[in-house]
Amino acid sequence: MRLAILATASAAVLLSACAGTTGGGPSAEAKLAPTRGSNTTGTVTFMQVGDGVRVSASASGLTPGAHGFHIHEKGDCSAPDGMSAGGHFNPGGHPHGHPHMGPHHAGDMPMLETDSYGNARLSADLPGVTLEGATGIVGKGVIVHAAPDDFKTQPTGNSGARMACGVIVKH
Ligand SMILES: [Cu+2]
Repeated sequence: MRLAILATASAAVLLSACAGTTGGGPSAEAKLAPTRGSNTTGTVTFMQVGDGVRVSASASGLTPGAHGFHIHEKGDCSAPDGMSAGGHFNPGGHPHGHPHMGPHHAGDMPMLETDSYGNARLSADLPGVTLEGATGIVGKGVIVHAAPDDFKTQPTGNSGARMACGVIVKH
């Protein structure tokens, strides 16, 4: 509970810092739109911080619980089921895993965890990605999944169907 409160507070600080500062680091954003049959929407902001990227996300319309959350290799949300976004963004050819523990795809992110109403907020640092360049995420996709990410099953984390999709565009 204490961790959840801290995470929410830091997300709020980050969001207000992003909105209120014109001189901050380069940033990019993805608007999450629901796939067919889904009600999930949200906004995901990425800001270059040092060698990595800080992600701040808010989403709603989810089933209560944890949901796999990844950067996918294609910024293409045209398929009704979101499959047009391809697999996880993985320029280094690594196995799927948790972004803060051992080998992982560049596009692996911590899960979105909701409150009892299905609203989620996340703020996390993502090692190994940048906004642009060889490890750049601008132009890639963001996917919210129906199920939790087990951070083990290859190459998907067994996260299930795609509930929302967005394309990362530079601010
Ligand atoms: Cu995914």
